Amino acid sequence: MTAPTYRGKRAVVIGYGITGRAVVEFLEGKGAVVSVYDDAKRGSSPSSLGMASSFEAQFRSVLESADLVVVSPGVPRSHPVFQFAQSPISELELAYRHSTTPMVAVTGTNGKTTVTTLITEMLARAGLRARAVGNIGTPIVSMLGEKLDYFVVEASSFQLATTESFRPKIAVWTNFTPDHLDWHKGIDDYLASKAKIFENQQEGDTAVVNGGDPIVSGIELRPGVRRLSFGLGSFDFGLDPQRSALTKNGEPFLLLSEMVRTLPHDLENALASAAAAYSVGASLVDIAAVLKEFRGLPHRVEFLGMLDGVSFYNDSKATTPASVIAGVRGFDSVVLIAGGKNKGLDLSPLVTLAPKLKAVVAIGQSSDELAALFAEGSSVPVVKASSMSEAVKSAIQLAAKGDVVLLSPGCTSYDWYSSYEQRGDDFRAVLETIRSVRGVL
Ligand code: UMA
Ligand code: ADP
Repeated sequence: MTAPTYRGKRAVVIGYGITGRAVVEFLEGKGAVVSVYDDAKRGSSPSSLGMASSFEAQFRSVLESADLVVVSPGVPRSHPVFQFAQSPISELELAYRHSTTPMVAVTGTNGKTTVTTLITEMLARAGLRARAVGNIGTPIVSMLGEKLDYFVVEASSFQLATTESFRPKIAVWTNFTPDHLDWHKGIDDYLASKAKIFENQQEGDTAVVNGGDPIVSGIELRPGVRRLSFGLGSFDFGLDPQRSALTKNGEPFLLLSEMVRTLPHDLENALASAAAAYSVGASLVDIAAVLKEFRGLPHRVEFLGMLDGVSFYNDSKATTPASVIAGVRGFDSVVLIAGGKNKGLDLSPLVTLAPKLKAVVAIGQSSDELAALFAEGSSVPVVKASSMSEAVKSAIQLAAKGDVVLLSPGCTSYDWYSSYEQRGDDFRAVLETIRSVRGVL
């Protein structure tokens, strides 16, 4: 594909955050004349009903006459840009059009960052120059000048939604459950955006699919695309019947007893990553070496320590019911700290966790919703807390030796915090304070 040229062309960038800044720099470097629109910087949002009509007319005319419109991922489908611009594209599409480096792309409702990280480490172990980019935090356009063998791209549905030609050499789809319904037009729009990861693949490309996920495994691939399945059973990359080893085509290549992270979703992530890295050329020895050492990422079912025989885990990154379920299902008796700002999701699937839950400590904006759900659908006691400190203290009172206290909110952090990291850090800090007062090292 010949990369497009932009000298003297008019480009509009919507959103001036991490993505917008990188896109502006990239396009200006290519000689484009770039205008930027950011709702927060205007004072009044063009998406608000009260938008001045003169501004709307101007905004519309700029978009209609632009040669290129790039939308930041956070700009939702309901934004007027999607009404006025011909074919707005994401930074992912822009980067793809200009990249000469092959891409391994990872999408899915949960596990993207973990799988992206693991694949990157596996490729590095195999001696390949690989760089993790995309939703993980680094815009791809800012890395196009690097000499690399592979980009490992974490691709969110927001970024995939506005791709056109994006065609990853290897595409991984970890799983699919409802998410981001405050951004997408509905669940079908969310699914269609995710499915774009496979849409342009052709003969010679590989699709890595979760064989145990009915939606992902049901997606039809283009003729000639190689399909590799992964999952907790007899898949291309799976488990032996005793569930004691990771397998490739039924042959064990790593014992679970040699791994640090072995919760069910950890194994799924390990197998998805192994399938992708293997299809790029990493050996099973390199793959196994990375999996033996991998201790997991912060805020993702991260072990924080013990107090009075109770184990504490921080899963602040779990912002959907499905990710909470994945976290809890690896434990037997859990005091769950959950809640926050609901992003338009049905939280009722959390009630299915009742047999594993000793109690729920409900926090944040959704605490009433959670309390009502558990009161209606289970006999699990729910205690509400109005701060993280109160939540941790209640959880300690409710837990007994052998139990797990798990912060796994199933909601975003934006009611009390500015990020999931801040929420997880606060949980850790409260626990540390209590442990130090008690003299626990
Ligand atoms: N903005 C508008 N109008 C809108 C929405 C946003 O003008 O309607 C403006 C904001 O005022 C702000 C800017 O856009 O100035 C922010 O842009 P953004 O929300 O697209 O965020 P970026 O800073 O560009 O970061 C984005 C991703 N953010 C989102 O998808 C919301 C980052 O993922 C990503 O790491 C980064 O690009 C680099 O690729 C974050 C995320 O939460 C971590 N992702 C979601 C997730 O993982 O669940 C998908
Ligand atoms: P993402 O980047 O898709 O948000 P992460 O790797 O950051 O995924 O993990 C986020 C949360 O999702 C974790 O804290 C955990 O609760 C849950 N999770 C991780 N991997 C999986 C998986 N394979 N299936 C279900 N839930 C998962």
